[in-house]
Amino acid sequence: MKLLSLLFLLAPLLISCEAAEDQLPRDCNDIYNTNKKLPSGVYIIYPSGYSSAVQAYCDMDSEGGRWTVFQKRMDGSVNFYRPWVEYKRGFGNTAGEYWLGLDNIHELTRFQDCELMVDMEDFDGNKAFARYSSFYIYAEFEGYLLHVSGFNNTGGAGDSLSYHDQQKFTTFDKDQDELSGNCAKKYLGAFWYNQGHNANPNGVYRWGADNTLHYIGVEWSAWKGVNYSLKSISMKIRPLI
Ligand SMILES: [Ca+2]
Repeated sequence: MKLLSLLFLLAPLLISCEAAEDQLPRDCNDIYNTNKKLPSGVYIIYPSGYSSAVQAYCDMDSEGGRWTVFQKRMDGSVNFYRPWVEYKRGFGNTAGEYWLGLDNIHELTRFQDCELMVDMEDFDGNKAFARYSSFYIYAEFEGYLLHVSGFNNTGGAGDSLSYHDQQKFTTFDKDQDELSGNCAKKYLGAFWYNQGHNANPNGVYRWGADNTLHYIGVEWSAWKGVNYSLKSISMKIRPLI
């Protein structure tokens, strides 16, 4: 009886916590829906409830906004050659270069259908983007396997990601790629490598074209080839509506 009484007393509290948790913004789309005039910038999101608070950059401008940015390079200030645990949890500076974390990306894409946009810019001021109508990744025990499909070339960047569809994530200390060696070590990044790559957004920031060493820069081959390291690139997701 005592236990029942206690539960009875706690019930309103438990219910109100549940209701409040429903109101926490899961992603930048939720933040946008609280106020459609909010600017692009850093916000706190909750990919999986109360204890999951994390900073993310919200792009409220590109192609209708609502985007949660999970990867961003822009000035070479952050080292992206990092081990598994860092890619799992996330790293960097949310206002600048950062990686949101594979667990967070999985949480953001597991319960809702998301699209992906990849924005990029070269050192001559040219811009392009690629869009995909379907993007999600599996959990860690499934290697964070990538699903990406539905390429749309209105942004002119070309398709450098379909080659990476159905690949697991590889870092220099965890090899899950299709090559006999380790692609993260070979291309100095971390990605859903296949037998190689068409895109290496987490590669070495190299300030433009450089043919001295191959395939290691911040690259999107369909736009600028495999030896042009981009000035900026960002990968962002939003739920389909
Ligand atoms: Ca391998």
